[in-house]
Amino acid sequence: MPNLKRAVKTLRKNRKNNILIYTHIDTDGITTRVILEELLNRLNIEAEFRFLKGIGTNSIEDIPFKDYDLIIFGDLGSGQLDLIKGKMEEYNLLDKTDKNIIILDHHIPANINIPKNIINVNPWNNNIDGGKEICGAGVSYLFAKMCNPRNIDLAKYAVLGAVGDIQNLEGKLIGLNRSILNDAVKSGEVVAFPDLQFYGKHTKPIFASIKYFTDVRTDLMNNDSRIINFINQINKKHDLDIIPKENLCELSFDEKRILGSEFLSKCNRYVPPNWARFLPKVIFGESYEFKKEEIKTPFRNLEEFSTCINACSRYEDYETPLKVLKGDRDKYYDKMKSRLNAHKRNLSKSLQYIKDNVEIIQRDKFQYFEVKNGAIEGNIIGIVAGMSYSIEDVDWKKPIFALGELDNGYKVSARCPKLLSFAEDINLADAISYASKKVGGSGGGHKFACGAYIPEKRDFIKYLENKL
Ligand SMILES: [Mn+2]
Repeated sequence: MPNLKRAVKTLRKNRKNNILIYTHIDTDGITTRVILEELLNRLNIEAEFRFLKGIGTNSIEDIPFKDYDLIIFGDLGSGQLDLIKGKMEEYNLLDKTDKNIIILDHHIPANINIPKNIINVNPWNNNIDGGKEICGAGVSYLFAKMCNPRNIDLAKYAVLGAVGDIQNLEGKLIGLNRSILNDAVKSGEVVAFPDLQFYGKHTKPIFASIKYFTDVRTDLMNNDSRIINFINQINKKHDLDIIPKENLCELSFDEKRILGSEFLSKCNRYVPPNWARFLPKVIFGESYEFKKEEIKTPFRNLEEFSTCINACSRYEDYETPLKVLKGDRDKYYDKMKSRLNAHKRNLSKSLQYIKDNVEIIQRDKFQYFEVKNGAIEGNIIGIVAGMSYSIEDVDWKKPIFALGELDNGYKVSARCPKLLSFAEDINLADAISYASKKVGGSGGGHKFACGAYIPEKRDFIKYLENKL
């Protein structure tokens, strides 16, 4: 990315000046923050750091453009280049060479002419898919590596950021993420290996991991005894000794391979014929682990680590994951564990609420449900929508929309099983951003997971119907 060099030069030029750094608040944003904090530390450059939920017409008012010589945005900013430029213009800062902005982001940039003192480092500038091939922490990592090639020990955070943004959607990391992963492996921080794509490899018994696999609905769903029977049959047939209560991480490569192919042939009987060729992509993939974390803890596997971060950041605690990532193994480690448990309890309570109190409304191309104001916290409603595929009444072959009632409208979260998104090439982000705009709201996100705020629902549903 050619802008990287310019960005590094600008940082060096400002090394004695007032620097402010904003980063986003999800896993990718927090890992971005760790990379930049560590980088500036190593360069002996002082800066002030802040977290930012997003840049909008309101929040941009609080950004002190006039008071700093250099402002860096990490994992956000590109999509709001128009707003940023507008503010710079208003303050008469456009093309002032002593007032600089660096954006290290992977979201699709707003389509504007960029003034000289804003440097937008973004993969989309080079036709690299920022949705799949590199995340905000990845861009920040390349920035750190450009400053000093010895910074490859920071690559591990970029890999975690990519996993947090689900850039390994198709089973493994690709493109620039792949070379960042290689750095992380080379530096001895991360291990990568072929694995099955069940969740909870270090923290759940195998039968539970299979139970919560919602990409394909088989007769194993929500049925412990059938799963245990399924595993015992495999043991008999292949002369193995897989213990259903063990964790997936305890199986040998061969045991995983056989379990995976048996599971695949079972799934084959449940999917429409034209979906079958996408099955391997949702069953087989790669695992990424922090080599220095203990096995069978929630901190070893990067997907599970990302859940730990969510368990804090979704409840506005950014300090705990930040400290843990930076190596605090005492107080904050315990705090993260207890937050994880609270998060899990909250999720299962919310899922139970959906089962007991909510009607799933079926439409031709999608389904939706409504949640009364305050019944489920808005910060987890998307996660709960994804988990709802373990409910009988939810059609696993259609996307789902959760409408959380607010005082002045709805927060909408949409989810779609991976297999469905591959097989039918569904783009929920397009649909939700179209339908929400039509009713005077706003939204966006990923193809398979996104959200919106809308003032009313009736027309929104109608527009969704048209677009899907
Ligand atoms: Mn991101």
